[in-house]
Amino acid sequence: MERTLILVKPDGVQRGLIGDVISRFERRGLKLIGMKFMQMSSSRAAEHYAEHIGKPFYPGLVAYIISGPIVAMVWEGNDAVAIARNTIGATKPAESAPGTIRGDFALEIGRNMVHGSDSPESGERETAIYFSADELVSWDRITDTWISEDKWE
Ligand code: DAT
Ligand code: MG
Repeated sequence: MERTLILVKPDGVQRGLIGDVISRFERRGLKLIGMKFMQMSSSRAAEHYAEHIGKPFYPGLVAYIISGPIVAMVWEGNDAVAIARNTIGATKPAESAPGTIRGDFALEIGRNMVHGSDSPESGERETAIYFSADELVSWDRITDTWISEDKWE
């Protein structure tokens, strides 16, 4: 089953929008399998954003992501990565469609509220940055058969 690592970034926590973010993924049908409230260290930020090291926006990105607490979550489902990216919206809020998280809550790229993995491989890599295997919960949800055809026996 595909997994995606989602962060409610410090602006989302400070603005009291954790519940709105969680609610959107829940209502979409993805299944929560791990969650932590934490503050990111600069070394974890460097691991998470390794692909952006050296870019002009990198120092500001790290300063922002370590500036206050975040919520880290792992959500599971068929096509979880693409589904979550669609729910989050485009990286630049000026291009994010209304109805997406960034399209409804964000104005600027440097305060875009939420992170979501960009590929199934990133989903696995990023999950391992925040969670050990025993912190992820495999569980049967009472609504599974109404959300995924896979669950019909
Ligand atoms: P995404 O978060 O949509 O996966 P990304 O991986 O390209 O986007 O970049 C990670 C974060 O870095 C992004 O959410 C905001 C910031 N960022 C990206 N490009 C930027 C830019 N040109 N100027 C400022 N911040 C940028
Ligand atoms: Mg990215």
